[in-house]
Amino acid sequence: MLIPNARELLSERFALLDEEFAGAVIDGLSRPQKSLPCRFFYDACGSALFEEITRLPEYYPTRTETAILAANAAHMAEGIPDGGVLVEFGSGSSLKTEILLDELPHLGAYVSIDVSPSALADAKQRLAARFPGLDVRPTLGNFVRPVALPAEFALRHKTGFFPGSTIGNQTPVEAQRLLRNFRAMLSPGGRLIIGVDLKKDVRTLLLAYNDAAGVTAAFNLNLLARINREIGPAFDLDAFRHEAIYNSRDGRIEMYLVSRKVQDVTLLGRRFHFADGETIHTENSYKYSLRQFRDLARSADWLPQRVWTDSDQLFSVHELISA
Ligand code: SAH
Ligand code: AVI
Repeated sequence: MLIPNARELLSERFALLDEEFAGAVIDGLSRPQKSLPCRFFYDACGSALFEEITRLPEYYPTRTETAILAANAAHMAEGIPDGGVLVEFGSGSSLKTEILLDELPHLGAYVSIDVSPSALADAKQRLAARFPGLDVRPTLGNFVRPVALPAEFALRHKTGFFPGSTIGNQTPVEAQRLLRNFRAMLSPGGRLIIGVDLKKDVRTLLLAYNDAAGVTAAFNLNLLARINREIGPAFDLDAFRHEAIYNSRDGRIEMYLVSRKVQDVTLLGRRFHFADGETIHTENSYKYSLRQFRDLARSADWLPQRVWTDSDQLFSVHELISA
């Protein structure tokens, strides 16, 4: 919930800033367990750091999902009719999308939805060169809410694509709501191809979120750097460190920024106190069993169809159709 006077705190100097970001930061830092929404990781710097994460040896999800897509793209593309629309949620670099697009020479249009303007622009430029005839519609938006699609697509067959296990960054309740929102956006009918990271040994998980080169740490700390850049210079980045733990009860990686000392941080005229070791919760990354995810999909009125995995059962890609 936004604190009551968060808007008033935005002085004229900040009037042109993204008020949603400032409001969410003030709100999150005002809670007993300080937190920041993970969608704010992705400014231009954060999107570039995420791409670096995807190339790390420890970060198995991207290369594993890419291999699953490459091996099964023709089957995944089967349900997409000529002239149909492919709608990607959290499209980022759209690199995985190219694997599907190679199988879809007669696709009507590709709508890429993301909160990161730089990711949308870079992807559009690359796709225009690689698929010259393709109608690409970059759409800046937050996919937890209904995002308006071009009116001419209202009655066209729409297939959603949601790779990366970005669904894992939502709590199960939020994930259910998100899947319902996607179902509404893809109606009438509708089909969804969705990547979901699987439960596995804790060591593999911890390494993936605590890489030796420190890229995930930089990605996490960029949230504070973004606050300094866009809202006002408040955080000493050296006074916080990255932490990622596995919460086995909830089946999720949790990322935190940990205060290295007792400190006060002043932002938009408000003072936030940090005890030594106090944390800001920045991300959850849920890991599902195949059964758990299929149950979640059913609870959101999707019918699970085929599922593709790698031989080590690290990652899964599910086909869902609208119930
Ligand atoms: N699909 C890509 C990128 C995954 S990273 C892949 O599989 O590699 C997650 C992406 O989702 C980022 O590009 C981020 O900017 C975007 N994102 C995160 N939260 C979002 C939200 N609430 N609405 C729209 N996009 C979001
Ligand atoms: C985008 N999302 C699924 C990534 C994940 O694995 O949860 C984001 C990420 N956070 C740290 N490393 C990667």
